[in-house]
Amino acid sequence: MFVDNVKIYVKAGDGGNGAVAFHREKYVSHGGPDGGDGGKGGNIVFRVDLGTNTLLAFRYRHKFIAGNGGNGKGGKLHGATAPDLIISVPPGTLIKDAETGKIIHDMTENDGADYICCRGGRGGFGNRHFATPTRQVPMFAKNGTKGEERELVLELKMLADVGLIGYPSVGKSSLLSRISSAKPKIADYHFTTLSPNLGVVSTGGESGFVAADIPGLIEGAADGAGLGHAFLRHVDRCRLLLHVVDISCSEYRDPIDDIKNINYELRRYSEALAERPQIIVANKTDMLDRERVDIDEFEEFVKDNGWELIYVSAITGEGLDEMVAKAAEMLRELPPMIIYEREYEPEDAYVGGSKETTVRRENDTFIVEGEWLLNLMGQINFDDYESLNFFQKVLKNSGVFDLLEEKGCTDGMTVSIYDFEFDYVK
Ligand SMILES: Nc1nc2c(ncn2[C@@H]2O[C@H](COP(=O)(O)OP(=O)(O)OP(=O)(O)O)[C@@H](O)[C@H]2O)c(=O)[nH]1
Ligand SMILES: [Mg+2]
Repeated sequence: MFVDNVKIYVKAGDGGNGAVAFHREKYVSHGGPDGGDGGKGGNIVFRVDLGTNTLLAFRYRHKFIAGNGGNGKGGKLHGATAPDLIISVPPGTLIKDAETGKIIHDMTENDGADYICCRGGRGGFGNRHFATPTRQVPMFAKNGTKGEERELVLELKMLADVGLIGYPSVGKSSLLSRISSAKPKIADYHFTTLSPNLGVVSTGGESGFVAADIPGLIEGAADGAGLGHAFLRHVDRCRLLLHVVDISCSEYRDPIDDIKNINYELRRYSEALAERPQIIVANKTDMLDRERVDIDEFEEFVKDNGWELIYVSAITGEGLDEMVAKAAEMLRELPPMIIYEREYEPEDAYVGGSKETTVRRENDTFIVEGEWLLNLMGQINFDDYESLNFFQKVLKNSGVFDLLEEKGCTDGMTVSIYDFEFDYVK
């Protein structure tokens, strides 16, 4: 079974809590604070695995939860860092936010390329970090921040330069098997191909290109007729389409109608795909019957639409070299394969937990706490300017700054939000 669209739940590990502890030793009466820090929670990491081309594994497993960091202990002992949870996906997998449908990342890199999708929470500081000349016995430590959690949709869009499309039984798989080492199933009944096939086409000398054939399309595919048009997502990235027709009309359809119908279905799937350059591949020339098809009319139709036209036979091999050469030539001029950009911004982050915020004053330090903040903090990367900016904005909009002022916080005083401390500036 071919699976190319799944919904999963992922959660990175929470950071461990910092410890409140004091040094104890014989003959040392007032040992200083020595509570260790919490360990970091495990990340959720996606990894490209070139060995797979389906999301089948996710049909049976929907939940991925990374381990939590260990808590800190006395004697400056740090909690253990939890290992990352690695999720392997086929190349070309799009990671989307399930709720908004926004693209988070496109896994198009090479084998083994990693993408950290959800960061584990940071460990909280133990109390030894909070000792100051005026606060020699800090009775508090910080909790670790929460690991990010979210629901994702994984969608596979295969990585192919060239896509073979057309009605069932026109010979798409036969052609792919002739020009590449792919071994797709070929038979004289409709919908022989039930899932996309990929093949590497060598063009001699150059690096070659990747071609994909998909199940046959029919009229009404966009409404679900035949196998529907969902498989078009696998030629969505293709830079060039080989639009295959049966020029022998062995099934008594008119190739001109076929081309019009398929292009209509392409347009209903996506305007961009319908605008993609096409080569019309007139297959089965070995059985060409000029009584059945008006070749002049056909050629005029193709020419009027500005498409390239190549006659081939997957059986005799006629025209195949020319087809591959033409495709390679066009690919040299065409823009690179589509790689989807990130649409998901920090402000789209899901922040769970109670919205209540509390501010507690200890000398000139204001400690801000709240379940939602603990969740949010795990998602902020304090080394990243944009992330930091976003954090500032949230603090302002959620009324945290107002609350601080209410409690008497003025310029130069310290604000402490879990593992983040800064000087207050109005
Ligand atoms: N005579 C002749 N028969 C061909 C040629 N190309 C394909 N066929 C035959 O046409 C039938 C369908 O071929 P496939 O390659 O399975 O067609 P397809 O377009 O992949 O069909 P679906 O996967 O069902 O969409 C098979 O019986 C092939 O042997 C050709 O050039 N000449
Ligand atoms: Mg096929």
